[in-house]
Amino acid sequence: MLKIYGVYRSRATRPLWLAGEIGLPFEHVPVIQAYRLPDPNAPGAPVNTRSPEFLKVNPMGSIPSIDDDGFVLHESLAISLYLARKYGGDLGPKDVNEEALMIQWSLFAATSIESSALDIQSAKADTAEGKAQVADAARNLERPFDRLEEHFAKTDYLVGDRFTAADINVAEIVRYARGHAALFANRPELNAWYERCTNRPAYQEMWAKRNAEPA
Ligand SMILES: N[C@@H](CCC(=O)N[C@@H](CS)C(=O)NCC(=O)O)C(=O)O
Repeated sequence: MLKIYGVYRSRATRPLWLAGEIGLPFEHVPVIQAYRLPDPNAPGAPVNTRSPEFLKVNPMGSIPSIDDDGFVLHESLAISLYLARKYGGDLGPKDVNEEALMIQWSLFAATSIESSALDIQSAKADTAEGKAQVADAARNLERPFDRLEEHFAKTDYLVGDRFTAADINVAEIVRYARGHAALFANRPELNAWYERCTNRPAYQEMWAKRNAEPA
């Protein structure tokens, strides 16, 4: 059976949400980030990204990873695209062009959005330094978010005029910037797309499980 490694409070949300959309059975192995533990090597510490047993699965020591009947894969965005293509029906690509577009949007989000969006999420907004960090990150996001706004003015989803794994990958990266409301207030199409994606029952179910985990 498919195993998904990684707690819900991590980038594992991407394949976990996707598996929920498909109704794909899987075993969840809740590997936690080592940095969230006081002593990841302590006897009795939960399985974490520095545990020898997990390093055998992913020598990089990052989550998520999957093991699909012996096929081991890392990198959340690649995992979502793989699961969608193999098991996801319309969530995956219908042809090679759609596959390329799903990769394009996933890499666009990873390279042009994720780092600045994470800066927004992690900023201590009540400090001058935090405010400067948010302002800088928001400036960097103007261009990629304008690109998305333009796209969603023409079509409801990223690829093939239907909800796909590309929407999951990109929405879960865009989420990190949600704390900066102005970026969305000025971009109604982007905001409406984000809400379309996150109103889906499979997202809500994933999010409830994430909230049920200790912070
Ligand atoms: N590009 C990777 C990033 C994976 C990553 O950095 N994951 C974090 C959790 S969200 C992690 O495993 N950190 C482990 C650690 O710092 O110990 C992906 O998308 O899967």
